[in-house]
Amino acid sequence: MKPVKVYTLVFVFRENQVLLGMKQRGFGQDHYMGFGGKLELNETLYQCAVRELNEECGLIANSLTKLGVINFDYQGEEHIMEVHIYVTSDFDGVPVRSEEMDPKWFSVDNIPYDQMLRDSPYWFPKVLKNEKLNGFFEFDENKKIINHSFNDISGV
Ligand code: 6U4
Ligand code: NA
Ligand code: NA
Repeated sequence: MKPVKVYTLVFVFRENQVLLGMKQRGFGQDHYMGFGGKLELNETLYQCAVRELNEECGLIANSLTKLGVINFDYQGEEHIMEVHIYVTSDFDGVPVRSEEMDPKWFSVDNIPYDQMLRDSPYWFPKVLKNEKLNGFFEFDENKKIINHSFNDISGV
């Protein structure tokens, strides 16, 4: 088994909209994604989620709700990405562009799946429905999905 690297991923909601960011660099560049990044030493997952949201779009989360975890295993990468997913509609500030993200509000009825990572259509609808999730995706060397699964954690 590959070692795991831990990440957070935050989705911000207001009315019937969700905030996504066009990634400017690194993993996921040129795709719309949630806000997040690598867990640092001496911080909790929750602190990481708050920090990354603030660094990447300027918003201050007053509270976050955890929806679950997805593991992403990309062929050729030395780590499995363990991504902890949070949502919030309790925040201060207005989204601003950063070096890493260009934020934009989307109607929940008009999600730009064609500009998101390929796994998004499988799990982001669950986030939009505020459903708990616990999933796994495996990708080939061309970043095509070759396996995916969700654990049934309803009632947990
Ligand atoms: P730097 O550039 O070092 O500041 P950092 O912000 O720490 O980076 P980054 O942006 O590389 O980390 O983290 C990757 C982000 O992508 C995390 O928020 C998790 C998220 N992510 C990882 N795999 C994903 C996938 N398959 N689909 C998806 N988001 C994914 O939608
Ligand atoms: Na990031
Ligand atoms: Na970051």
